[in-house]
Amino acid sequence: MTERTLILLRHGQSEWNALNLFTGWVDVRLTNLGALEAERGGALLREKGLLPDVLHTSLLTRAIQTANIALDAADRAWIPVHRDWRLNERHYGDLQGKNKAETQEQYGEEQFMEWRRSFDVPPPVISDENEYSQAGDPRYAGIDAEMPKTEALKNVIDRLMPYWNGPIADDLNAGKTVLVTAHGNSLRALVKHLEGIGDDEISSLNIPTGIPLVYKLNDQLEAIGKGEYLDPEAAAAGAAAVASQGSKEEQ
Ligand code: DG2
Repeated sequence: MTERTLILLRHGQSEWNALNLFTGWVDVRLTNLGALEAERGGALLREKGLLPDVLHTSLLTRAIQTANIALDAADRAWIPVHRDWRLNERHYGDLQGKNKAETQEQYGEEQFMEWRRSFDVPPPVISDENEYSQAGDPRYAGIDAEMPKTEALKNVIDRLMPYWNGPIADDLNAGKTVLVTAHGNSLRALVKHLEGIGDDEISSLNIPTGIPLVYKLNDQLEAIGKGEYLDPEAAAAGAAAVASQGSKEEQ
């Protein structure tokens, strides 16, 4: 068996993570803290000798910035890059631009959690006229019928798996160490697949910003054990902070 290495990295803190706003496909940048997180993520890769041969990112600036900063810190800024909308964050529909704590207060915890963490119930659809809609954004020209206006985690899995089974699998099968920089929910979708997590259990899984999560895979690209965060303590604290983003005290 040839062991393959996959590294997952959620972008560092974004401007809208800092403001506690539902972001989805809205293209916001990293904060200074987010850039520092990305740099630390890259330094961890270098320290552990986990050097990516190829990068796959979403089309969103916060993931692209994170990859650039992390790879620079790991002395791997030169590796080939593939960017694809299938790695984008879950489209948060009409919730995009809304404050998470205010949304929980307005609609109640049950509805808030259903929209945020249920497996297959998407938030309300965003209209093309909404200021946070991506309709007409040139980076999505050509997606047409597949362009989402809202998504649940299930929809993210459906649109992400062809990319996992295609370009990412090709690089892994070629023996390359693959870095994927993406988002809280697109990475939850990948972790669900890799660790065989059930539709109900996945609701309690949260991905922290900026900490590399490493998988060893077998020839069938199945995970050998669970993924390991390179800084487990910081990862646990970061995941807990993500989990509590609906409560006012966390802001
Ligand atoms: C966050 C995830 O996405 O939010 O869209 O608000 O990873 O791009 O910052 P990211 C968003 P939650 O699902 O954790 O609320």
